[in-house]
Amino acid sequence: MSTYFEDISPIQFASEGSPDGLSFRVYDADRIVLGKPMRDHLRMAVCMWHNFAWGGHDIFGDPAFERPWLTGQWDEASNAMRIDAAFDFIKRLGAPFYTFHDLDVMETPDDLRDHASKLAKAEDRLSSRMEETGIKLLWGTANLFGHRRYLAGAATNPDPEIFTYAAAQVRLALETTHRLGGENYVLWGGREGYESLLNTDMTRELDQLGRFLNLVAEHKHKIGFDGLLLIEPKPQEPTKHQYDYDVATVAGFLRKYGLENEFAVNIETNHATLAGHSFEHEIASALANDAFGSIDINRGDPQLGWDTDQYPNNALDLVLPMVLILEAGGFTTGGFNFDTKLRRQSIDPHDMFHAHIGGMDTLARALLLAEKVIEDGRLLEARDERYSGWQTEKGQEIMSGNTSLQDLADDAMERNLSPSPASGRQERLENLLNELVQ
Ligand code: XUL
Ligand code: CO
Repeated sequence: MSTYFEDISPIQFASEGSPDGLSFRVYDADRIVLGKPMRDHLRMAVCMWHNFAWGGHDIFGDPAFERPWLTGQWDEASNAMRIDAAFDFIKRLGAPFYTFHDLDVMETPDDLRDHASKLAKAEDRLSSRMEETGIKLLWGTANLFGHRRYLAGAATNPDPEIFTYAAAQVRLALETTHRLGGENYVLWGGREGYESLLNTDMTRELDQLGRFLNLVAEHKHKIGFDGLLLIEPKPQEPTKHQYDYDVATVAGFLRKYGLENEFAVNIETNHATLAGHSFEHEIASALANDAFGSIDINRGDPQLGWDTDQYPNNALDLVLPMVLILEAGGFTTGGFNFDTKLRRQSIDPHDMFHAHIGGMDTLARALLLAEKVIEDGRLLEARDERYSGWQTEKGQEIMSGNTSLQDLADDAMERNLSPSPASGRQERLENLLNELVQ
């Protein structure tokens, strides 16, 4: 096992806190909230890429973090060190899950066959560490955006050979995820989009993406993977126009290609806001399309127009999202994945703990506030009350599909209908929410 984090004791719950800040003040894994432990509501995961495979470089600067497993080649020794350090970290933190891309956990491959054998070696190590620590896999994915072969996309590439290479990579990553007991498999269309219509045939590219995802779904059934396949929407970055813009766009795309029963979505807070939506809008949109799957809980920065991947630190922003998730019955195979990265100056091993402790406490606080909102009931009753007309016989008849436009028009004429509008009472409800989250 790794010694990198050895001066950090396992993080405990201590409501009064601890002088070094290395304890949870709110997240108490076994505490029962609305009938089940916090751990099972939140299903939190640590990601391998930002924490263990990213050295803290940005477009202007070199790696900043000096992790021993990142200083040289990505060879057998450094890869083993990376995996061991990650499991040591997650175990000390006390998160139940992790997530990875194939290339986060393996040595740099020379070619496709080498990719297969190095991934298999990585799988053995992941599997042993999972068994020793009890940490489970929330989801796996393939990195189809980093290598220069994917400059013009993977499934949407103009070259079918690159499509084929991507198919091989996804097959390997999906089967690895399956063997490791992963609960979901994610496809984020990193470079499935375009820069200019001068060189892009959008209709063809969307057909290619539809075909690719059908192949993935077929293979999922063939190997008996019973987790969810998840698409992660994002509006732009790295490409100017990403095809999986937001949840509604993905839902329409899935229907066009007959995939609406095969895929759900992995919603990322930061991607929602980049698309000009609130986070809760994207959750509501997924629920409305029967496509809610999992969440990447990293936030953006309102002053910066890109994906800053910050740890959540404001529970109030997360109360309404949490209420929507709880009302819908909570996660099934999904969870809250910290697809989050440290700020570049946070170079101490402790910083990664502080970051996750803050994020986990923020989610726990949001969960407790959502419990209050649900138990109080007034907010949800007020919302339902707005629609009470639809519970009447007349309302139900309209929705049953047994009335025509003419029936409705005749009825309206006969009664010379003159309905009055009702107040939406938004400010009253905002005050009520504020009162509840005091
Ligand atoms: C990129 C992003 C990815 C996906 C997995 O913005 O969110 O890390 O979550 O490929
Ligand atoms: Co993400």
